[in-house]
Amino acid sequence: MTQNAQDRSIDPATRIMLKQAEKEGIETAWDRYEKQQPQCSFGQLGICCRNCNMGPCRIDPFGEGADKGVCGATADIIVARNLLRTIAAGAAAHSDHARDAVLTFKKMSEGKAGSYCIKDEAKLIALASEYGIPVEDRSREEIASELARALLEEFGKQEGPIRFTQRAPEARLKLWAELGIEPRGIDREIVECMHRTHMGVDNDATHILLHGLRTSLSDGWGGSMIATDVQDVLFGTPEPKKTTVNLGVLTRDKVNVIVHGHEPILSEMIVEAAEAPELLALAKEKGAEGINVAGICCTGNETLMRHGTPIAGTFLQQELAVITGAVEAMVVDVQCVMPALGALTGCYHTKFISTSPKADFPGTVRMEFHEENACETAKEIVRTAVENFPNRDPGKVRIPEEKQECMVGFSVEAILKALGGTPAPLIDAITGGAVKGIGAVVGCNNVKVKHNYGHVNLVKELIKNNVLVVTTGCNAIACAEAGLLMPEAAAQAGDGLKGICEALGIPPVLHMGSCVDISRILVLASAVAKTLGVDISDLPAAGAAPEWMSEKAVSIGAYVVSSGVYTVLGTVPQVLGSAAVAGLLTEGLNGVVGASFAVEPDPFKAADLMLAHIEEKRKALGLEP
Ligand code: BF8
Ligand code: SF4
Repeated sequence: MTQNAQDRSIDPATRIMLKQAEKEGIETAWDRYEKQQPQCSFGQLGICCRNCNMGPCRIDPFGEGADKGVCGATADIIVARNLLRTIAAGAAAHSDHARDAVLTFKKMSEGKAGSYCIKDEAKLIALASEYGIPVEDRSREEIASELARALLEEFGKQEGPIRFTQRAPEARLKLWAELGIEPRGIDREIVECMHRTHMGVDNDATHILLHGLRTSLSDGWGGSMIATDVQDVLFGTPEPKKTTVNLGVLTRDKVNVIVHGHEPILSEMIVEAAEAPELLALAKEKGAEGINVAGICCTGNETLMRHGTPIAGTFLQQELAVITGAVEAMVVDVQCVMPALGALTGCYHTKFISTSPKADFPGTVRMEFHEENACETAKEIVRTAVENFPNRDPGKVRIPEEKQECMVGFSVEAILKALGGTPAPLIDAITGGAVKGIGAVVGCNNVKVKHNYGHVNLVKELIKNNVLVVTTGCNAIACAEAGLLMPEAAAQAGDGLKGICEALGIPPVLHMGSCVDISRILVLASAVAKTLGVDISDLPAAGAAPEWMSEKAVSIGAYVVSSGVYTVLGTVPQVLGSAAVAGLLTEGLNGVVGASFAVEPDPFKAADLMLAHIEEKRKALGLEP
């Protein structure tokens, strides 16, 4: 049965645009999802293998047909191997993003990266000190150059753990060492995933999964953390600011440029280029009032956090933005960009501009982006958008009015500043019981869940029960769209949390950034645990990804759990074909890393699970319920 807009999203702007799509006969991800029904059960259970050409093999889940692949691989082996490859892909995506940020940083230090510069000197010095790099009597560029080399070495390091793992509490470090899962070089762990999953290598599900944890840690405490910190040095560490979100940020009278993807290296320059006087003059000449840059997905989160650039939507709103008929250019780099945008932009005047040397899509205009001439390329991209403005068909323009104000920019530094310089007031609030604990809610949209339903309802339940929520990625955008990122949203929180938010002037849901910025959450959790003198797994804290879809989310889930945080998934991972693997993930890991996964599609029940976990941890710490 075909779903209507009401069934597909809780967000009014999204519903309006879904109706518009239907009216215009335009297909979206939701329609394609329906055409995929029924989805392959072998795939859903994770019991098909294509790892060699004796296959593809599949295991009969009912125990009647084949119980092994041609090579003898059982369901347990196949599910574990598939999961390991998924983690490898997710860790690779975050870490390759980090690599590019470090390479830009390195070129900048050598004076070869055009107009990129150091925006946060204090963070540069702090990072250099962490790496034992001398800073006295040296230029910023000299320090940056040595730091860039040290960071690059983290990718290929053959032995010993990567540096940022030292940020974890001692007990956690000791546990990782005992388990043999301290992450070595990021590239090394990912390559080893591919090696182990080749036909005839690692064929013990537990052994395979332990390497999955190790690889994910090289993402969380490596690739993602490096990306966050280097980007802060280059583009500035986010501070609280207000801006607006949702499709209503697109404007009728201005040139609309959407930046979509993940890497701020490009979007930072586009934001700057959109303010160039010659381009603003050109926009006027073409009949526009100005140039409006808006984000989608995490590149949007990056510019939102640092510049307050508005966001037009979450992952599932990318097609809808084009359907407004008001987007002059959809500029993309890497990750979470639907190839469907090619055919879709072809139905409108929108230019679909791909910029990464690594990523192209059908129907794009290629405008490859390199640091040396970043500023010029950004201007060329914006010029292309401006020149496209007269091609906009006013008859096709349908921009929903809905947009929502939000407060964003809560880096760890900003949170500590809001708390008066130390985590002590937050810890007092937690130990005193005004705040019951911390909920980290993150991740994507997924057509399998009504758009934003899981995100918004879970977060509302948590704050209602005095759990302070930290958020990143598409969850953060969903919360912003629902008004939960405003200090006024404290009215929806329980009395204790409400009091704290009002005293500090902060929202009950803190936007900490893009998905690589989940590393900020790790650093915050670590700081709280260290102050309390406990491990992360002892904290009254829980994580959730209510609508996750991407391989990156699997790597994130794995490193968050490996770091000691119980995590509830809202969509079912493709592992149920192996009771052993599913059992390990949901139970067994408790005895290994002191945390595990749960799967609960109902956001209200997911909140109950998180609240019960937080209660349990409070009790163990001897805190009032
Ligand atoms: O890295 S939350 S849909 S945009 S993968 Fe993608 Fe998922 Fe959104 Fe950010 Ni993260
Ligand atoms: Fe089949 Fe084994 Fe080859 Fe996988 S590795 S395709 S299970 S024979």
